[in-house]
Amino acid sequence: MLYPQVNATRMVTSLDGFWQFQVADQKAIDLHQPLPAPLTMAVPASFNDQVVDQTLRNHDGYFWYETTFNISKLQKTQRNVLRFGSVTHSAVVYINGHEAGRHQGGFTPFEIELDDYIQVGKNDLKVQVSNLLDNTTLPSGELTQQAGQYHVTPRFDFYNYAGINRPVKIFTTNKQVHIDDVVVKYHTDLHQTNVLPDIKITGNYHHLTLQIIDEANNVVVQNNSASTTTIKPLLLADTHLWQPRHAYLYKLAVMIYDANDELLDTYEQTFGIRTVKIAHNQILVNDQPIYLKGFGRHEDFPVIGKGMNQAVINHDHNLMKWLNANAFRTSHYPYSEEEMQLADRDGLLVIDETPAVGLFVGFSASMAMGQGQVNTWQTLKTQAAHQQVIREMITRDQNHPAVLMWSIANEPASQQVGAHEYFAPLVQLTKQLDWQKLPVMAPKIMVATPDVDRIADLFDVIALNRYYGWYADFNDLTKAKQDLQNEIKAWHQKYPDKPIIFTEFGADTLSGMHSLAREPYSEEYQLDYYQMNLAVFDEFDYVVGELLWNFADFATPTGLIRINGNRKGIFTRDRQPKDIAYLLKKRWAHK
Ligand code: GCB
Repeated sequence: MLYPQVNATRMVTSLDGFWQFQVADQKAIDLHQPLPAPLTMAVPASFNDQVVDQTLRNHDGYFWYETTFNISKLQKTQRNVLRFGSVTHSAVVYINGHEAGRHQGGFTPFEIELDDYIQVGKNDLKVQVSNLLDNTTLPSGELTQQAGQYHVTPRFDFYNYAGINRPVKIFTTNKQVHIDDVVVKYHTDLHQTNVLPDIKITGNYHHLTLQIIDEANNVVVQNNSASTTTIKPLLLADTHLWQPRHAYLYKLAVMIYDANDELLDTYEQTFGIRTVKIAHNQILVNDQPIYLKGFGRHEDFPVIGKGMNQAVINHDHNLMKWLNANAFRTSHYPYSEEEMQLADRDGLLVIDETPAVGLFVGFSASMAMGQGQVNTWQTLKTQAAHQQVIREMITRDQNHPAVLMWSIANEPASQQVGAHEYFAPLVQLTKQLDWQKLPVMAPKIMVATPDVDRIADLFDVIALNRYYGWYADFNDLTKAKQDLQNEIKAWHQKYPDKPIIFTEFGADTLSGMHSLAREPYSEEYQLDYYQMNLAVFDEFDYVVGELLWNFADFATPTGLIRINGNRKGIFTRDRQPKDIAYLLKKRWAHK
C-alpha cells in the first residue's frame, strides 16, 4: 500500500486539524445535518485525554467526528482518494450524507474512493467511530451491555485510547490510470543486487520507466518496459547495504507514460537492501549475527494518547540511539507509517507486531499471574480478524528495510488445546504473503513454559516475555536467577536451532523512589533486576536479544497493581531517564 506523496502527477491535502466530535449512536444523527451538539477535537490524536469529563474520557461505544473540506474545479478532474492512517478501532465514513466506506481494525490505514460522493466546493465528512472490542476483534476484549450502555474489559493492560489517531489526507491521481502499488522485490548476494519490483497499475498506459536513485540523488540504473509483466531486473552492481544503525536508502521511481511520452502517473518508493536469515540459533542481518538491544514500546504520550506526533516519535528514536539501542518491537500493534519511515532512516530494526493481543480468555493483566479457566480457542472467534491484520500489516510494511521480523501475536494462550490448530494457518499465511520470508514469531506468556507450550515449533524464534523477579519470584532475585537459567536451558534443549530473544522483562519502578533496602518499585530494585537478567543472558550465546519492558511508563486503566499506569519504563511517561538508563547506555555501547 502506497503512502500518499506529492509529485509531478499527485496532490495531497491534509485534513488534520480541529474537527467536531460527539458521542452518539446512529439514530441520534441526521447524516445530512451538522452534528447537533459537538465538542472540538484535534485530529490526529486519541479523543480520551483531550476532554475533561471523565465519563466521556472512558466512554465505550460509538462516537462521531465531523469536518468539511473544499474541492476545487481542477481537483475534481482528478481521482480523489480519502486516506486514514488509522481509526481506532473501527470506522464508517460518510461523505455528504452517504456511506462511502468502512474499516475494521484500529492500527492500519484504509482508503476510500471519493469521486462518486464529492462535489466542487464544500463537502461534509462524518466518521462514526467505535472503540468496542469483543471476542471477534483484535485486540481482544470482553464486551458487556447493561441498560443500553456498553462496557469493554480489554484483555491487555494499556489504556484503550481511541479516535482518529493518525493523519487524514486526500490524495489525487490521474482519473483513468494510476499506480496502485509498488513492492520492491530484490535478490542480493550483498554486492550485486537484482531489483525486480512488483507494480500494480489500474488503467491503460503505453510504457513505463523505472529508475533507482541513490542517496546522493543520482540515477544509478534505469529501465524502460512495455508493461509491468515484462520488466527486466535492475542491476545494482555495487550495492550500498542497509545496515542496522547505518541506514542506506534507495528510491525506486516509477513513471508511466502514454504513446506521446506524456507522463500519466509517477511514484517514488523508498527501499533498502538487506538480508535476514536464521542459522544455527543466530539471527543474521546481511550474513552477520546481530544482538538485539532495545525495547518493547507503546504509542503513548500525555494528552495525545495514541495519536501520531512526529516530535514524540523523533525524540523517542533519539533516546533509543542515545542509549545505543538498535531495535524495538511495535508492541502491541503496528505503529504509524511515519514512525516506520523514521526507523528506516535511523537504522533501527523493528519487530513488527499485529494487534493480536489479549488472546488469552480469563487471564487478567492486573492480576498478572491469573490463569484462564476458559479455553481461549473455543471462545474466541478471531481467526478472520487475525488473517486480516496480518495481511494489512505486511501489505503496508513490506518495503521497510527496518522490519526484521513479523510478530503475529502477543502472549496467546499457547499452552491451551487448540493453539496449534489456530496458529498453523496464520504462520503459513504470513510466509505466503511475505516475499522476503522474514522470520515469524509470537512472544510467549510466562505460563507458556517449554513443557506445556504447543506452538513453538511453528515459529522461527523463541520469543519470551519473562518476569522472574517480578510477577514470579517477586523480590527474590536469587531464586529468579535460577528459574530464568533453567527455563532458558529447557527451551534450548527442546529447540537447539532456534534463537531465543527476550521480548519483555521488567519491573515497575517509581521514578525518584530510592530504597537503601533495594526494595521493589525503587530505582535500586530496577537496577538489580536488570543486572541479574542481563548477566544471565550473557551466559548463553543462543540468547540473541534483549528488548526491555518498557521503553517508557505508559497509561493503563487504574488497577490494583497499576497506579498511574504501568511503571516499568526505562523513561518516565514524559521521557525522563530512570537510573537504569545509564547502565544500559554503557552496556549497549559494547554489546
Ligand atoms: C506482559 C504484556 C504487556 C504488559 C506487561 C506487564 O506480559 O505483554 O502488555 O504490559 O506484561 O507489565 O505486565
